[in-house]
Amino acid sequence: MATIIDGKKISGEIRNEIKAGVDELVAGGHRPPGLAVLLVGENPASMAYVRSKTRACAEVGFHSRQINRPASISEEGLLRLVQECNDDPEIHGILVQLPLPEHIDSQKIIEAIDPAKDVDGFHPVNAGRLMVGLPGFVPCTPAGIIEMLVRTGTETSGKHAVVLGRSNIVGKPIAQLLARKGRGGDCTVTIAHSRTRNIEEICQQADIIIAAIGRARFVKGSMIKPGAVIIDVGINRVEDENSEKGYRLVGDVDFDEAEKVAGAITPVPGGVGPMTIALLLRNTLESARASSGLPSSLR
Ligand code: BQF
Repeated sequence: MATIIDGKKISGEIRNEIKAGVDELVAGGHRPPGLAVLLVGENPASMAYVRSKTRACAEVGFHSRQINRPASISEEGLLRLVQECNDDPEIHGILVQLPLPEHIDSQKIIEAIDPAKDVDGFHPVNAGRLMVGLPGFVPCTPAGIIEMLVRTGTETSGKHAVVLGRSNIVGKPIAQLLARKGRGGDCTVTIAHSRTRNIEEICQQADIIIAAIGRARFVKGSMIKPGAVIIDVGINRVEDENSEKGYRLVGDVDFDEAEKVAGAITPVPGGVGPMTIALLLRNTLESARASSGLPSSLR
């Protein structure tokens, strides 16, 4: 049976480190880290994510500002809000909750964020920095996955990592991080996706699988090499009469099958999700340190 990787516990440790970082910053006479969260419309999942992010900020002593606007806001209106946050010295991180309504060009909004405040790491400047190996903000979910691998002592060097999914938010950046030199990296990386042929066989060759394809229970036990490490990024709603809400959340991995074969596996919920939030806080703390002229506290 696989070891269950407890993302909630690891993220709690990171949050404690962040609290200490805030104390140090404030003791030095600096402003606490400030995060602005922009929410457009009333998508229930987005509302829940935004709530949990602002709550997490309060818990570690950050200043946070939630800016809610109706789905009818214009692109220019949203661009102005982003600009106000860029100009605000109390704000070190700007997060625009995705997805945005159809009539707004998300890429245009992302590119309006000052790259120095882009704590989601979605601005092309930060994506480019990751690509060429320069320091910059790394998207929170991929950064959280690497942190999870490092803190569980999972060897990555020389291992074959198969990334399922090629999004800008998870697939592409996690592939870059796993392939880069150094701790939590040095993997041989395969990116597989909806058009990949023989995806089962490719998964069977993986020492590490990162499942981020957005299909409920896609990764079956038969696709997993015995002892492999399985990181499940999926959050899918499936019907469940036994639950109060009528649904429950499952990952992109068939957990019940996978845990019989894998060496280690992340659960959903309580796996990658909490790590995403912890790394958002860490990116925001790093941004605040940089704006105070302090060096990065990352190894
Ligand atoms: C957990 C997200 C898809 C699309 C947009 C903890 C989160 C999720 C799960 C969370 C996510 C996913 C976020 C758990 C933020 C991660 O206990 O398993 C936290 O809040 N996330 C988001 O902001 O936008 C998304 C997934």
